[in-house]
Amino acid sequence: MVILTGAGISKESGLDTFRCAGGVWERVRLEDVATPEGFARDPDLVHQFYNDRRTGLLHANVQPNAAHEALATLEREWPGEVLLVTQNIDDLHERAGSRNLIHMHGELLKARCGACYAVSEIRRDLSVEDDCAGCGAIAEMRPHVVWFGEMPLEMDRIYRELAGCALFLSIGTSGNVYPAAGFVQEARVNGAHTVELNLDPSEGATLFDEKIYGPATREVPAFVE
Ligand code: BV8
Repeated sequence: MVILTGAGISKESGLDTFRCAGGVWERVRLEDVATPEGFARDPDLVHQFYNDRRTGLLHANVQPNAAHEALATLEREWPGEVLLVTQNIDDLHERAGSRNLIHMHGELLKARCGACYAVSEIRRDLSVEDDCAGCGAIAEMRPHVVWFGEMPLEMDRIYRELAGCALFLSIGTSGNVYPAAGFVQEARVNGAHTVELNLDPSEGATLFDEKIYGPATREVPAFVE
């Protein structure tokens, strides 16, 4: 099984989605805060954007929800059979117990040095004044997050797993962002049964064999059972 998740699975944990009403991209332009050009133009603005989201994620009220927990249960019940690929940069899947997990768009609680590429844990604000604990480079630290125009992480492994999967499950994503939005097509051509679990139909809804609509905390545990 390959399972793809997006911002919708974390919505009921209190984290914003991007394109729903009131979503992130209504408040800031993705060109300004989620592209390398935006970071080069105004690194303070980008650090502020991610520092605010990191502070939000680390808030005591933000906890994994029943959907995250159901996917961790599924992995325990099918050892070695489940790969979870998330577009999300939060750590709610790990905190729910998922282990075989790929963060294809990076992680909010990690930082990367632009000079030596070393990745480190970060649970505080990042700024242009930070220097790399590894190589000492000054003002090279950035969030370890994949911006638009950058290559998502572990794509070879994801395509290999899509080529051999029997079931592809897409949860809480609007199907706007590539290459993630193309995974259902990859799975289909390789003969997988494809299921969409979302609040409402995604851009790629017609490509799924099965569609189940409703909040993730209700529909994901029901599907796993
Ligand atoms: C790449 C990390 C190539 C940052 C993100 C034209 C011009 C320029 C580029 C492009 C172009 N056309 C295509 C592209 C490529 C571009 C792209 O797809 N652009 C889109 C906007 C058209 N993609 C890229 O640039 C990617 N890289 O292509 O590289 C390359 C090749 C060779 C060498 C180098 C490079 C990189 C994309 C990654 C960008 N980073 N995230 C951050 O988080 O700040 S993507 C961003 O959107 C989010 O992070 C999120 O991960 C992603 C997808 O969003 P969703 O998760 O789907 O969230 P959304 O709000 O959209 O939807 C939420 C859904 O949940 C809704 O459907 C809703 O119904 C549902 N929902 C809500 N509540 C609930 C619920 N479901 C269940 N229960 C609920 N309660």
